[in-house]
Amino acid sequence: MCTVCGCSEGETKVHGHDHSHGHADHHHHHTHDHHHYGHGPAGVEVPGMSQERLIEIETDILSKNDLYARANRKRLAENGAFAVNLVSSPGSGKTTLLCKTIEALDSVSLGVIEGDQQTENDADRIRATGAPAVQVNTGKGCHLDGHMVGHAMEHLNLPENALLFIENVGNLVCPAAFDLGEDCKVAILSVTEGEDKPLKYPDMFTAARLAILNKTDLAPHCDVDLSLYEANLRRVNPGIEILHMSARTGEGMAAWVTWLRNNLADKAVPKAAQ
Ligand SMILES: Nc1nc2c(ncn2[C@@H]2O[C@H](COP(=O)(O)OP(=O)(O)O)[C@@H](O)[C@H]2O)c(=O)[nH]1
Ligand SMILES: [Mg+2]
Repeated sequence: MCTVCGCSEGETKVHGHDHSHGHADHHHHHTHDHHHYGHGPAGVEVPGMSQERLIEIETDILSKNDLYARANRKRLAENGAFAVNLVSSPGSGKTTLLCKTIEALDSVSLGVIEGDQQTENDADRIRATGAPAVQVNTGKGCHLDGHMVGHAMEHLNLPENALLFIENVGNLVCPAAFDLGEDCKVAILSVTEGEDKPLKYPDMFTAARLAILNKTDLAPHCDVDLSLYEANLRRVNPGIEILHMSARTGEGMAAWVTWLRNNLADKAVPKAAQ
């Protein structure tokens, strides 16, 4: 997880494997030249750090994050909000899909928290639809955390019984580990990314309740097997819900909007008396 890239310590490290000779003996070998650094109890290796120390750091970071996430979740429940944490690799279509979703939802109250390392581009794209958006820039950070989202929620000041969309930093790894207080993670996977991505990044697809298979309009132009995408998603998460969508053609939009409306209805609280 994130202790590898040091993102929580204000330092970025490249997860570079040393493929030079001599290391292979220390690591589990499958076939040919395959080095796996994730077999220890911490699930990662960092030069100069013991597995115990790595677990200690991770536990410390995540337990602090969980306090913020818990406070966010409590506040969202009190306000009858349904919060979705959108996670994916960069460019899968999160912002495009969100803009189209906001149009399709018309009268529903909603707000958006946008996470990116730099720029306010995505918040600007959301605001152009008329919806309120708060941009969070993480700098070298590779994920949103509970503290950032709590702070952004204060600025967003959502009305009661609203949808909250949180667009996480484009990254299939670290955002999987961080609870933001959301009701669920929704993973967006576009058909151009390759059918094996759920198997390569299982943590993300295990953490997600729903997977959106986006850009289906491009499927005829790529050598892509949509049923293999689905099979691989279910291999890592047998209970995952799957929606085929195209932000471009509108395929799947009605089903997605129904899914959002039903979830919001389940969380809505009686409107406060005036
Ligand atoms: N063909 C096609 N392109 C899409 C679709 N959704 C998004 N895109 C394009 O994919 C690119 C990245 O989209 P963006 O929303 O910025 O992705 P994000 O990084 O996940 O927020 C843009 O050029 C979009 O126009 C889709 O359903 N079909
Ligand atoms: Mg975006």
